[in-house]
Amino acid sequence: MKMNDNFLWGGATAANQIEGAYDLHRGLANVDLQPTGKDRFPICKGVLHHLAFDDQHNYPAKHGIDFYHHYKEDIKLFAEMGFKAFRLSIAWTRIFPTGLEEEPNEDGLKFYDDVFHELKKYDIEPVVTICHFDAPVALTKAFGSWKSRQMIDCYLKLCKVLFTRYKGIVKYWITFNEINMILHLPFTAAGIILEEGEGEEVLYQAAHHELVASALATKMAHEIDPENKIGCMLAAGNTYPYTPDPKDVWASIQADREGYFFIDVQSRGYYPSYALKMFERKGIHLDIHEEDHDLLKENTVDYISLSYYSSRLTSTNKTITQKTDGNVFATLRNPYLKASQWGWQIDPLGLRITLNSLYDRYQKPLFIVENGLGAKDELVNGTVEDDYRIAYLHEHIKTMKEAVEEDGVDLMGYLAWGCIDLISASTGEMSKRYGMIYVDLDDEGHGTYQRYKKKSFDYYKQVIASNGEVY
Ligand code: BGP
Repeated sequence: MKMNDNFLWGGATAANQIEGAYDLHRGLANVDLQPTGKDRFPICKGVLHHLAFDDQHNYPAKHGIDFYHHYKEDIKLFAEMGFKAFRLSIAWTRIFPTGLEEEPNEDGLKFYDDVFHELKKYDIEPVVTICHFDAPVALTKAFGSWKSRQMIDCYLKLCKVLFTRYKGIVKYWITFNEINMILHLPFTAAGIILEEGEGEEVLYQAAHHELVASALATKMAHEIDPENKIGCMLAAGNTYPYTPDPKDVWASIQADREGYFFIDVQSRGYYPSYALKMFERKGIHLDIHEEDHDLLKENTVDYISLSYYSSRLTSTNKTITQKTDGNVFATLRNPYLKASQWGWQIDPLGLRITLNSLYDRYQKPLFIVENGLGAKDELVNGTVEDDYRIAYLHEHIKTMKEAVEEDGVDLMGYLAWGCIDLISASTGEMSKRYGMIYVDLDDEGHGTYQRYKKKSFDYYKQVIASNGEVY
């Protein structure tokens, strides 16, 4: 068995990590306000309140990699690599600068018209994330962003504009990037500021609003164009038990349910019993409207997309404490795995395991919309000899193919994260590079923004040209 001829090979990005031009026809978003340095994590967690720029911080989203002005050149390079698909996200604040306007901002829409036009020129299918972590700051100020049910209408207003304007142009949509991230980095993922005493209840309530919004967006997308395919998106990676001790196995199941919870609702259409029991145990009371149940049930997603960077590891033995560094999902160090320069453990077989788990559970098409290695690169004589990245891609493409060819997982495509170097979501650094295309820019925002092909550019080109036969 070979990879399907329609397999969507390509790359993935997000608006706030590439576009820049933050002040051109655009309002302020949560994701603009995440500086580099020590305040970043407290801000991302919604604990340090930071709703305006100041002079003490450096805000990398202001410039991104200036895709706003380089998109033609970048898309040309993607086409040269043979991309079948390119994932990008819409900056909400380009379309509705405060989120409260009645009419969309024509200048913002025009930018995406141009980008889609450019992609079509090369037969590259756009895969559009409606919300990749961003939310207008004005909505955080007005009613606390996703804490409030009012956010659903603001989001649907955006969806209606997008589904109508891009009917027949965009077919693949993702409602929320890594929806489970709301529990870990609420300001980053949902513009949420936590007040004293606020915790899980507020976060699950906000998650409920996103889940309802996602179901309503799915309904709307199907009504506007039955050709539309709507996906949910999980920051995936199975959790392993540290030992065969059943207590560890049970802990690993519970850890995975934290993420599955979201996809269970979006794909099966109802709150799973383990979550209802957990809410009961913890005294979490959610405001769920009567009609929400039917909405969730009747509007499940068409496919399940995922990011995969690593597996996770858990133990109930308190003496095992060695954790990985630099990871949003801090996890125990797995002695069988190597790690990247940022401490993210590298587990290619974990991708096959994760794909199989998700497919067994949901029996819907899967779509890998993020995978890749963040590493330091050195530009020498106009290129980067990134054999380490090629090795990472090779290993992961291998296990992905095994999941498809040997296990029969229904997989729509593979999009390499940060196919062009971009700003890191977790650290804000530029030096954490994922791309097959190098961008001359450093962590302080200095550089020419010039693009260079790395060695992995030609590698990935041959993978795509052979539809995954040569990898
Ligand atoms: C995911 C996000 C991306 C991306 C990626 C890599 O969580 O959806 O936006 O950035 O992780 O993470 P990082 O940039 O922190 O290396």
